[in-house]
Amino acid sequence: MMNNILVTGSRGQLGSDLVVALQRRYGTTHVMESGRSPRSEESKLFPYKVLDVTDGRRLEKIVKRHQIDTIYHLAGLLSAKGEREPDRCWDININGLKNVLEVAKSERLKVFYPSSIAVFGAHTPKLDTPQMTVTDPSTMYGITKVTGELLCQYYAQRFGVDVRSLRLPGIIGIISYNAPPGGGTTDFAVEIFYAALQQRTYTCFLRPETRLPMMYAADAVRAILELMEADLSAIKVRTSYNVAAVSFSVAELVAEIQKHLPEFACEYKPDFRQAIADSWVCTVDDSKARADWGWHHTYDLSAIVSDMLAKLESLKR
Ligand code: AKB
Repeated sequence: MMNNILVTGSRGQLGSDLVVALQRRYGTTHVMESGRSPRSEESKLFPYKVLDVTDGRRLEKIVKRHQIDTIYHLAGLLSAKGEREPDRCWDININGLKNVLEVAKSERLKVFYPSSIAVFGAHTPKLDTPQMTVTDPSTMYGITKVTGELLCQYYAQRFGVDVRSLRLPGIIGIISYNAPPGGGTTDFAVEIFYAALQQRTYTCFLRPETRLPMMYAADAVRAILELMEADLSAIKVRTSYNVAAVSFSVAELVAEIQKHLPEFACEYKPDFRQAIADSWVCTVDDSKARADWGWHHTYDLSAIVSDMLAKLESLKR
């Protein structure tokens, strides 16, 4: 079968890396990017559609006209932006997903949906957070992700939609030339690399001891591809799979960067994002993903830092 893929929100941080991986796997003409902004000059060579995911009619039209069979639904507002614009966060994250699931139901599409560690909250165990646990988020973003997970499970069980999902941790990767500012709470772990190389100093909006689950973008993209390619019978969780890689505090990340750049210094000025980070967990138990479809991570903290710095240095040349 020919894969014709639509990626929503393809210009976000994860989207840029995922699109490249999908293009390599399925061919550039089979991967259609989409987003709310008009196509950029650089991307004129690749299939692209302007699409606001809250417009279900346009989504359906694109799917039918281009014989799309799989959607990677990345469009959404992240945690920090979602706290500033909670109504818009609900609208895009929930109504957008509902539109995707509706068209998946009528056109028999396969769907990837990114959930997040933001589903966890004050009563969730902070260490080795189990697959099945309390999900009582304090952010609008987290609320949309819990609701989204349940919607996915509902469409899978009630209508047989093959929708698969991961609870992604913070993602560390290169910000592509056209990726918009993230609006996430874990953005510090990307910004810090750019600041370290350019100014040798960074002001972090979280306290040094803040510890969160994180993953290198290369691992995250591979997790998504492997989940989507796994045999249908292997997929036992229809809400969203816990997936883990590394967990470190901001201070540990700073220390790792200082091994390469000893003169780098970090200051701390916590803002409203501290409360968001504090409401999340530190480490996640992903044994279910490992058992069901063979998930494993490859990058630890030192490999992430070495690779990020090397890639950013090579981009400067
Ligand atoms: C965010 O910080 O909002 C996201 C997430 C953890 O889902 N990166």
